[in-house]
Amino acid sequence: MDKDQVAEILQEIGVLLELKGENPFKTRAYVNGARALESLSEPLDKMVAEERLGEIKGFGEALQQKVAELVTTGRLKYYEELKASIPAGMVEMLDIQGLGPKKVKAMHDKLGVDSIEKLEEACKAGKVAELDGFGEKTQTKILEAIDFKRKYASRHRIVDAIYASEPILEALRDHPDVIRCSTAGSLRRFKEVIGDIDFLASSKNPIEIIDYFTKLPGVINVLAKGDTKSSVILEGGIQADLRVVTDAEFPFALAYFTGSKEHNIVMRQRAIQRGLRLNEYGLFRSKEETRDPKLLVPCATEEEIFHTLELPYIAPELREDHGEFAAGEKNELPRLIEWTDLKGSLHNHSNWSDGRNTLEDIAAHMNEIGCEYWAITDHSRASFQANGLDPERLRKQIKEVAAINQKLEDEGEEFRLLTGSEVDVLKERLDFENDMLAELDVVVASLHVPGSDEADNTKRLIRAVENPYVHMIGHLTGRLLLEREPYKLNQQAVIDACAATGTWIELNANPYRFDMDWRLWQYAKSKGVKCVVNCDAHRHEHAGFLRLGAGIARKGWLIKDDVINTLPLRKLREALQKKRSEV
Ligand code: DGT
Ligand code: CA
Ligand code: CA
Ligand code: ZN
Repeated sequence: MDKDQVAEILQEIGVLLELKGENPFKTRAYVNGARALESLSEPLDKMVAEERLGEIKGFGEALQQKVAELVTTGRLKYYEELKASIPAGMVEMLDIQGLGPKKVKAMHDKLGVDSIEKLEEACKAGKVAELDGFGEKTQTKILEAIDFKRKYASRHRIVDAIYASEPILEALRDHPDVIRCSTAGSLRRFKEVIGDIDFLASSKNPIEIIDYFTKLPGVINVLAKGDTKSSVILEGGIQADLRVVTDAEFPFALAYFTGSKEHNIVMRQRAIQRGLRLNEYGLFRSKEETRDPKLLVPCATEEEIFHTLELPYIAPELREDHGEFAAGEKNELPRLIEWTDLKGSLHNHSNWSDGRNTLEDIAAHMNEIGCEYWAITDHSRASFQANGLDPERLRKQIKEVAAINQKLEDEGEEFRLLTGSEVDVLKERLDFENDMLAELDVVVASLHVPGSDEADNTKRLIRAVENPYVHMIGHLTGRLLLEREPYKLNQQAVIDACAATGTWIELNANPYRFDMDWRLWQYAKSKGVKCVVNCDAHRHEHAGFLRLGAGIARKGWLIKDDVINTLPLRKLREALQKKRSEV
């Protein structure tokens, strides 16, 4: 542990002691100790080894012993015990603007507040204003600060980050002094949830670009502004970083800031094995850390960096150290699916259940935007809150779809609606009998009311998988990103059952779901299980989810052939017949 890390821990100990109400002399000893370390000119580990910590101003026995323990073992028992003795919520409260240890302690002692949630309650009940030294104004400020923290410090679904980033990226592209620019980080890697947005630009005029960036319309707050980098808050509360580099550095910086960290570590290792050094500034002929331009191995693009390290280009979505290096060495990286490969969606709703649009409007719209087909899979009767269909209404809908398709045919259109159902997986059975399911083009089986028992949920889904009329399982775990945890399920067991029965698994492209998770598709694929990228559309605009779903499919290493709804209509119809023809 280096001196900055040690100083940080001493500082934190001081704060924790203050939260506990320890005597101020003890508290101050740690804070002063941290400061003394920061201005130390000698290497700390050398001083520890020579037992000379006592020479540092204000370092008594206790402090010397603790610093020595930290430097030599990287841990400190006293610190860990102290931390464990204080409610985590109290420490978290310190993050709220305007709250120091004294105020947090006072509210804890007098109001029993030990978390941000309780603090909010107490403020709303007007109890904080009544405390000595607080008052109405402070109380209001605390509430505002809580809102701020929630809004700004949280994580974001990728769709929100994409929307926030696009106008900024366009504005950067438009600037005459920007040579190249890109997003980087988790957004470029297409993670389902991201922390902050990273932008990268190359220019000869970084100060000007930074200034321009901080004044763009989507920017609501500037957190930091330097000569070559800046952090801001965008509308919607998402933090965004911009770094500006020279154009020669651009590909290296792009690779570095795209990450992931895990991927970068392996890349750096590969460089070292070849007598090179890779960092955010370049790839250098050197055995030590450097950024000396004379040693640079010039690379005009990321692709050239990969080639120099004897790898084919690795798509950003695959840069998670999830096998991309082994596959790359064997030249077996997948040729990833493109969203334009998708010909339609096989799980969607209409105004017959909880969707917005009529069958006719859906057909017209999806035809218009270039789909070849669109399945209507409204809810089944058990989903009564979603106005699920009973067999009688479903049979009526089948007739209406047939009429719409007839009309399309008469007009010489190739687009078709497909009939279907998102049939509920109930406790002992499916919501429809097989004779009903047999009348449908597409059957999606979904578990909407799971139990709390993993084995039971798994059994229910496997029973659905084993039904010869079920084509695919919808939104496998029921998760809603940043809102609802997945229900308990042995996903691997369900995947195995799908493999054994020729059942497909949906990749639900709704950005709250992206379910099944991208991390499991490599396994599913290895078992021969096919994917269906579905919009689960409830209105026209949701057709746009296809693009997002394709991004997650890419992240799951999927190629066109792995995804059923890349098939043209005739081939799709054959595929839909396959499982039921084997009964
Ligand atoms: P996020 O923002 O939490 O969703 O995830 P990222 O991956 O965008 O992470 P971020 O914004 O902290 O940093 C962007 C990239 O910069 C990251 O993917 C890899 C690179 N990077 C940042 N810090 C380090 C580091 O300490 N070591 C290495 N090797 N790479 C780093
Ligand atoms: Ca980031
Ligand atoms: Ca960042
Ligand atoms: Zn559903």
